[in-house]
Amino acid sequence: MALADFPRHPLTFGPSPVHPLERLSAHLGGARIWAKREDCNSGLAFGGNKTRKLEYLVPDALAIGATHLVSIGGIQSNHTRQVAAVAAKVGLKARLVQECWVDWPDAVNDRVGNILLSRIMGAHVELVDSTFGIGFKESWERALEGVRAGGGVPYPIPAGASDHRLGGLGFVRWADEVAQQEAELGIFFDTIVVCSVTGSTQAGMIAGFAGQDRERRVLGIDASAKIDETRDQVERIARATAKLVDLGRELRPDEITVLEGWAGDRYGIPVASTLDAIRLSGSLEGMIIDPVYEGKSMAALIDLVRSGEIGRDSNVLYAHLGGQPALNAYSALFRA
Ligand code: 5PA
Repeated sequence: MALADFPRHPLTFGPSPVHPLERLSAHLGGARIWAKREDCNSGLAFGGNKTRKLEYLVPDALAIGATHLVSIGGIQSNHTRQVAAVAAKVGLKARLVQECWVDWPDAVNDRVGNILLSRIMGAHVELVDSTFGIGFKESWERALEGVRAGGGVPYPIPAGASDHRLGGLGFVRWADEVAQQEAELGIFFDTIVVCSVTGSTQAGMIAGFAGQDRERRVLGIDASAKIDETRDQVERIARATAKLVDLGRELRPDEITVLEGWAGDRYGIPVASTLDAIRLSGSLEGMIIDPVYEGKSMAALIDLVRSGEIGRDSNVLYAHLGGQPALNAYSALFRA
């Protein structure tokens, strides 16, 4: 099936904005850097990359007569917040398992930002004491059982909507959208920089770009500090998604690149380069990025441009995937 044959429930405003980061480019003295803004792609609770993915899961949920979207993430998960918003918008209930993925001492971590927004939107939010891991869990089984026990029909959405047959489609579409915007702008982005954790964002991009005429690099930046797992996820989902949309060939190993070096030691804990990247984007561009994901991929972009790994003549597209609400749980880092 071609991408266009999969049902899609529109949740975004339309193509997400693409714009140059002129002052950041001048500051780094290298490549021409642009951003594509998934953080303002939708009117649903600040949007983000999951909102795009969910456009392809919602028709499936409605088709099976689901009453609840059930999903899982850390306490400050952006993904679960977007599931809550989408459930509200399409008239379903959301049941969210929020695990302690990050040992972060902020006193209001479980009260502000994403989790606050999910509560406002009427989601059933359950805090669970278990550590970082993107696999399947007992707490998850219990949540699904809980919905069934109440006479409901759960629609299970795994962490980041990634380990799901349809999870890569949203970013296959993103790749098509980039090509269209390039034609309108008269530009070609030879390098894409994208943050990877559960993997279907980058995987979808890879599968999408693989079907286009011109080659480009999609540089995934690991933010989970578990590089082997991230690579496995991205590769597996990219290959499955490529099959799903009838790419007609296997992906080559050189099409699947996930780089490590900017995640620090632990998922969810920013390091010096993350904070520098957040301050630089904010002070030069008024562009806000978060300490868990985008701050880490921006730190990578900055280093790769400075080192010449991304060349001076390159047009590089930074995929801004959202995530700013979590900043509220990290205020202590910015007091000075
Ligand atoms: C997330 C993920 P993938 O999980 O698709 O690789 O995307 C990584 C990513 N940027 C990048 C932002 C702002 C993200 O929120 N977030 C998860 C969440 O629970 O919020 C799935 C981990």
